[in-house]
Amino acid sequence: MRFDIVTIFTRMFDSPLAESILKRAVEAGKIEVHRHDIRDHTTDAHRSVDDTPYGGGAGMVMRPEPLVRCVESLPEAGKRCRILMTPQGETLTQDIVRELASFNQLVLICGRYEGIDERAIKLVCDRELSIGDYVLAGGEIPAMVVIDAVTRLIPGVLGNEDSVRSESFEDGLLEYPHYTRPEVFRDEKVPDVLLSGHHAEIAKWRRKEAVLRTFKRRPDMLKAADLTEEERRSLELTKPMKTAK
Ligand code: 9D3
Repeated sequence: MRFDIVTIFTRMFDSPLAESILKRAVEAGKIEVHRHDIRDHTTDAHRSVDDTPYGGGAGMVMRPEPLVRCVESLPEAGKRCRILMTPQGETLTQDIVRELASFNQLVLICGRYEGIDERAIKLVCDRELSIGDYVLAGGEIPAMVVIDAVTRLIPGVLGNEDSVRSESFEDGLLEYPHYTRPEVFRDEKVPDVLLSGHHAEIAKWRRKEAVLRTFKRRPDMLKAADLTEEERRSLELTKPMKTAK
């Protein structure tokens, strides 16, 4: 996978790419990350990338020329998707991440300021993505989120392909609780079943905990989750009773 990041803050990506999984993915040649400074594509003495909004109002708008020149200067490396990171975009989900992982090249355009000239978006963006309903300072951290989420789906990046398949969101459930040594920590003991060595019992317990935890914390996820009839019935009993009016 080739990532091209289009931004005015290229250095924001230094440390995320220099640690852990992303660093190893770069070293192993699983991903290439190229950063492009929009300011390098300005033609005026002040290297300005923003201007005041037509129609008035607060804040500044990203000018179309440098951005479009920057994106159009990029080489095409196979099946490509050019994505604008913006609060106006569709909210990123694991389904979208899987879809993005099927491209050869992702161009991640990081917005700044109040917004970007609409004509530039129309010319050089295939898709607009947000990472959720909260306000950030710009699209750089969202672009890192996309790189992180997509990279770990690339075969050979995690080393253990099972962990990609069995994890949260893939089967529509949150994960069961995890424990490691010591057996007793601040008076709290590890659940006995996990020390029992009975693998079938352990799997049953983990499944029950995952279902219950999803029910309590993320009831919205249950509609799509892979639950047995028996599991659905047992949750029915956990719900508060309906009372007559
Ligand atoms: C007052 C209107 N604001 C829109 C909600 C203006 C505005 C705020 C923050 C415009 C841009 C930004 C910077 N954020 C992003 O560029 C961004 C973002 C985000 O703030 N939250 C979640 N996902 C994303 S992707 C890009």
